[in-house]
Amino acid sequence: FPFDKKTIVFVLGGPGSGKGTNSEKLVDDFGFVHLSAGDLLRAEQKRPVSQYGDLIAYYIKEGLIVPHEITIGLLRNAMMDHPESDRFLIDGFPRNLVQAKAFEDTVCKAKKVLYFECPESVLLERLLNRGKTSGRSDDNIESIKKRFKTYFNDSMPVITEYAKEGKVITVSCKGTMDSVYKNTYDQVEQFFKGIGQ
Ligand code: UP5
Ligand code: MG
Repeated sequence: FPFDKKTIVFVLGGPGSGKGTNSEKLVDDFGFVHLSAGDLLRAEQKRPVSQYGDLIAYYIKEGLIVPHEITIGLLRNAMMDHPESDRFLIDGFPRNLVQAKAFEDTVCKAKKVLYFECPESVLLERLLNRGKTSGRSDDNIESIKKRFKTYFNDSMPVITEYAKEGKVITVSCKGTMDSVYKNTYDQVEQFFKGIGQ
């Protein structure tokens, strides 16, 4: 399975910045396969036979980053489930520089990073709102504060690093869902035109 022939786009941004919402729409418009690292971890956690269930539950509630061997294993398996696809959105990963290097060394390099830029106040409001119905163990104020801390300390440096490589496409997450997606769509379309696809 030659990963290096694939167009991999990392989708990054703070907790609640709209990574999942916009990725789903990009699937319909550009034929990406959307893999959310968080969704894969939550699914693994629920598998009765998983040896990692308790560990994943703890890390997620505490807003900590699950050891990357686990997450990369899940992502790699999920990618291999779609051998026909040339385009992958890897949502919510990598969350620190070590993960980024490990993925690039063992799977492949990302072509671009789609970054949803969003002030903390907006993130907080959206997450608390979603928490009323999401059932997610980390959509409560204690866990949200921990997720923000991890994001600023560990995940922001990943975006800074890819920006130095000229790979980052920044989209403001302010505005309606439609206007944010329109901006996202236009930038992704530009990218594919630029590489002749
Ligand atoms: N919403 C979206 N866009 C809106 C708009 N324009 N206007 C108004 N509302 C808008 O959106 C969040 C909410 O905002 C939704 O209710 C949406 O309707 C609304 P969503 O698209 O879900 O945002 P997203 O960025 O996907 O938020 P999410 O909570 O999924 O981000 P996180 O990064 O916190 O969560 P993730 O699932 O990626 O990770 C969870 C945990 O898993 C991590 O904290 C960590 O513990 C663990 N993890 C790892 O350890 N390693 C990994 O590699 C990945 C995760
Ligand atoms: Mg998400």
